[in-house]
Amino acid sequence: MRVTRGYGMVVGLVAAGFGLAVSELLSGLFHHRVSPVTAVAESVIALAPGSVAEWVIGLVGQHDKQLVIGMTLLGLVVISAAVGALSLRSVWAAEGLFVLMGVVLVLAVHARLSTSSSTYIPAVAGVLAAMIALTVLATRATATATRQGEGTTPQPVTDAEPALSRRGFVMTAGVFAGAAVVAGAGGRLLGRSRRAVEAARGQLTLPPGRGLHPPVRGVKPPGVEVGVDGVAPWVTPQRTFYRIDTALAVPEILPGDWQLRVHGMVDREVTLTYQDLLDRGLRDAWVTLCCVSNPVGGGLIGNAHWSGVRIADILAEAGIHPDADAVLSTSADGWTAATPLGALTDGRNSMLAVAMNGEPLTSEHGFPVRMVVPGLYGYVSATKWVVDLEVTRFDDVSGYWTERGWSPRGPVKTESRIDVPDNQQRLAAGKIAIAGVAWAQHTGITGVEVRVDEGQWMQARLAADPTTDCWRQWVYTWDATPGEHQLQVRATDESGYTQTGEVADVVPDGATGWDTISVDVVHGDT
Ligand SMILES: Nc1nc2c(c(=O)[nH]1)N[C@H]1C(S)=C(S)[C@@H](COP(=O)(O)O)O[C@H]1N2
Ligand SMILES: [Mo]
Repeated sequence: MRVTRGYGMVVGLVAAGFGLAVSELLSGLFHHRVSPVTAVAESVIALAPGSVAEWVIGLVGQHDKQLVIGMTLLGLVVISAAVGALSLRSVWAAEGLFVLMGVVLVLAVHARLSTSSSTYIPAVAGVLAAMIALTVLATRATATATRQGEGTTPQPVTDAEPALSRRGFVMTAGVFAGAAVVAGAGGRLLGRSRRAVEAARGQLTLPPGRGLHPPVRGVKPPGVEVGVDGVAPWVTPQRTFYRIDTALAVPEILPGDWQLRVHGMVDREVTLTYQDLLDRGLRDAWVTLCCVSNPVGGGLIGNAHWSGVRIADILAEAGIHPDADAVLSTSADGWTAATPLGALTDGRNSMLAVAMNGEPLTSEHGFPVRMVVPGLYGYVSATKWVVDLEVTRFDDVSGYWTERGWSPRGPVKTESRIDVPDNQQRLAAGKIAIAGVAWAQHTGITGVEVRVDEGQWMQARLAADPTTDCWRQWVYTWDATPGEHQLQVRATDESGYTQTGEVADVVPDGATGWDTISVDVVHGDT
């Protein structure tokens, strides 16, 4: 029995190590901020009670993160050795435990990484790799142990076979272990530029802002929320802020290496460093950013507190030629947007932003510097990892998405969304809050109306609106009667325009139509 358990532990350790290495490789390849195992460690730290965390930091100082990562790995070793031992009795049970570990990894990644198309790939692929390795190795080990007469159904033993199959097992395990070392090392190598950027980001201290609104950076103004559970929070945290870009791996730029070149139809070229931006003093603004690809009722919208330098000031230093009407911005990875010059110079808070919600931008949202322009969709204005501004004419240039059929100028359309109740929700008859958000950036929302079953439009109550550049929460209290009901919303903006009910697709310049849901109201409790 001892030999069997020994084999089993090797099976578990090699399989887990192989899976771990595959996940590290993919995290490195996608330039993720952390790998799944590190995400687990970070989750442990985040979930640990403050007193425990303080005690640990008291013991090991600033090495607390390394300590927790070490403990996580140790836990992984112990668990996978046990899973391996189990695999020789029941591969299915062992695989089941690996799946469970995979669930933990995915949850940790979900909690710690911002979502993109590749967020879960390292965790999922790592677990699949570990499961495949486990099956292959467990089969070999069982065969070996069986031939040695230790299995449940002993086979006739010949002299040659045990040594042969043992060698086969050792070689297979060796191949997986070797692949793990190569993949793991590769992952660390690929991830090193991201680690350097994260370290640099962690060391930045931003100067205090001017014209803060409200005075404390990142603290939301009073009265902006209607206080209904389920409505998108007025301030969108970085991690859950939607992300749209063409970058498979986020560009990694150290602040010290960043430069912005301003050229084209200007009197004099200007080149700025990151420090030049900070030295100018940062201006702060709340701006709601949204994507032209957001369908009616969709989530490709978020509101944040941005700190940066006004683009108008930089352009004024360069001196704009009077016949220019566009600025072509280019990112470090070659993506471009052509922005109407007017939106950058008409006094609105169009910025080269260095911070989001009071912290240096995350790499996913454009570190070290991105553009933010209130009132325009992201594809014509919100260039992340921006490194070049060319003052030019719409006649001469077009941006990445405009070349692909989207409209050149991209002003945001006035829209509204129902956040609660959920579509198809079952509700108890009586008073029910219908609530959500509405936006008309840089114009401002003046009214939101709700109607039930295509009846009269009824005015919703609006939350406070510290600036026209942000979305605005609304709530309508409905006295729900039993039955199936259809709920719709429409917004009116400061220009007097009321959102059209005509349905249009997102291409080429943004969706239109009223967000519409249906609910099932029943007597008594749901
Ligand atoms: N470099 C770069 N910047 C970009 C994009 C991109 O693909 N590459 N996408 C744009 C689009 S379409 C949108 S909607 C916003 C989204 O910004 P976010 O990912 O920070 O939410 O970024 C804009 N900036
Ligand atoms: Mo977008």
